[in-house]
Order: sequence, then structure tokens, then C-alpha cells
Amino acid sequence: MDREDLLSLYRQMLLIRRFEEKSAEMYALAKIAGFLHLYIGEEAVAVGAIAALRPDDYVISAYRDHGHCLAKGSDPNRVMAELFGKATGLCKGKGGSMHLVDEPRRFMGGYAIVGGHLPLAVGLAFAIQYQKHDQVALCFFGEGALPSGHAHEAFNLAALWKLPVIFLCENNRYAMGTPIERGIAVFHNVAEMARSYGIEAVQVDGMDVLAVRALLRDVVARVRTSPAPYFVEARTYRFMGHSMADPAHGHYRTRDEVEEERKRDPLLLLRQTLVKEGLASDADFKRLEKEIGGVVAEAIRFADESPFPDPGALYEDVYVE
Ligand SMILES: Cc1ncc(C[n+]2csc(CCOP(=O)(O)OP(=O)(O)O)c2C)c(N)n1
Ligand SMILES: [Mg+2]
Repeated sequence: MDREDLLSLYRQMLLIRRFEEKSAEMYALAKIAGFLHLYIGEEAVAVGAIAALRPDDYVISAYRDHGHCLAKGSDPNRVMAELFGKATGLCKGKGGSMHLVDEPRRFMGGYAIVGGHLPLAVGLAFAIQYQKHDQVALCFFGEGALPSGHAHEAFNLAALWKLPVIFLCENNRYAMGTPIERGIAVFHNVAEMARSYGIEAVQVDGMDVLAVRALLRDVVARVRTSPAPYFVEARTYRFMGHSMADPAHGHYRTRDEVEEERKRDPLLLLRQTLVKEGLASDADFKRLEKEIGGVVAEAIRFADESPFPDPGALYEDVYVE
């Protein structure tokens, strides 16, 4: 256990947490329009998994995408500006919260069509294979994507062509308000479903950033050296509502359930490990809070002071500089 290494993981999770708490405030102030899906509670999955990648590996995710984008190294100022719909945003203000893209960092997008990006992940992996490169494509998605036909086409083709894609299912037990037990009972055993395609599958505790990273390091090494799809089910939990439109509890789950899960807050778990191992003190956490508070405040200032896109930009390509 290395102090700087662990503190760096903690710092990344803290950045996502504080960034999103401020985003929620900005949403309430109508600085952010449209939908806003928070990743709070699930930070260990993105941070742990992406920490196992090389910078030139690809990442793609669904609409709950702020955490993946920040973990891949995107500039918080430009992410916040995108949420504000500003011209300085990652996608020049045309994508918004659900459609972040940072191609230079190989963050290939947030997608709002449930399961719609799984075939795109297969396309990325096909490109890697076709060009005889050795990257991997890491695809994050919710368990709610599993009943969709395009997800199964993606599993099938990836298995058939032995493509270097890692399907990482973030099983937070709810697809909007639908609990997995009720909505998609058929896939309750998610890993078993993947195995039916001949894809190797494993489960991991998605609240434990060290467990996620250790597993993904192993999986990434295997996929890189002998390309074939791999399926990981990370068991996780979101502490907030599905989006800013629904409450954290009271509607389809109880306050007690959320409180119980909060005891395994991924930041708390890593903090406890750091303290138990004598690697960090309260002063370290205070310092990090101050540092991250500054980063997030600067992101808000940058987004707020940036201009909205010029109306003429409507006809310009987003990805051409
Ligand atoms: C094809 C499609 N059907 C329905 C929706 C509406 N919808 C948005 S999010 C969502 C639930 C997805 O749940 P899950 O994949 O588990 O992700 P989570 O929100 O839990 O992160 C649904 C049904 C959609 N966006 N796309
Ligand atoms: Mg879900």
C-alpha cells in the first residue's frame, strides 16, 4: 500500500463527488438545463477501472458520464462548461451532461440511448483489431441495458470476432425506478448471461476502489495480450435519484435502504483503509478538501463566465477545432 497512490485514487473520487454536488446546486439555480444524472455513490467503479488503463485505451459510457470523463482526465473547467451549455465546453456546449466527449483523451462519449453505445464499443474494439493495435475498449453501462437487443448483438459479435472490449456493467440495482429483481429478473445473474455468449465474466465489489482496480488490471492485461471480450459486473449503488427529476428515496426505495448503503460509501471505505494503515491523517483529508473545493469553484467560475455558443455555431461541426 503506497500513500501517494491511494491518496491519488481518493482525490479523483473526491473530485467527482464535489463536482457533482456543485452541479446539483447549479441545476437548482437553472444554470444547467435538460437532464442531469448524478454518479454519486458509484465513483469507485470509474476511478478504479480507469486507473487500470493506459492513456491511449478507449472509454465509452452512458448518460451518467461525468465521473468517467473526469476519471479519464478531462479538464473539469471544460466539463462544467459543457453542463452549462457554454461554447468553451468539451463539445462546444452542444452536448450537455449526457453527451460529453473528449476524443484526445480517448473518452468516446456519453450516450443517452440505453444500451445504444455497446455496439459502438464493439466498433472501437474492431478498429483496434483491424489496425493491429493493442489498446482495449472499456465500456461502462447500467444493468438496465441488458434486456435491449443491441446489447446482445454487441456481446455476440464481440465474442465471435474476439474483440478487445471490456463490458463493465455498473449494477446499481435500479433502472430508473425499476428494481432489477422486478424489471429484468431474467438477468438477475448478469455474469451468467455473459457466459452464455462464451464471454468470461466476473463480479466485483463496486464500492471498493482497490478491488475494482486490482481486478481490472488483471482483466486489461488478459484482454490486451489475448484479445477477447470480457464481462465485469460491478455491484454498486447510487445515492441520489435517477436524475435531478426524482428524489433519492421515498418513491421506489426506502430511506433506510439508502442509509444502509451509504455506510459503504466508496470514499468512506478508502478513507478508513488509509487511516487504518496509518497512511493519512485528518490534515491530509482537510488539505484535499480544500484543493478540490478550489478546483470545483474554478470550474463554476469558468463555466459561468464563458459565453454561450454563437447562433452561427449551430451549423458548425462540434469536433473540428
Ligand atoms: C432505449 C431507451 N429506452 C428507455 C430509455 C429511458 N431510460 C433512461 S435511463 C433508463 C434506465 C437505465 O438504467 P440503467 O441502465 O440501470 O442505468 P442507471 O440509470 O442505473 O445508471 C431508461 C429506461 C432510454 N434512454 N433509452
Ligand atoms: Mg442501474
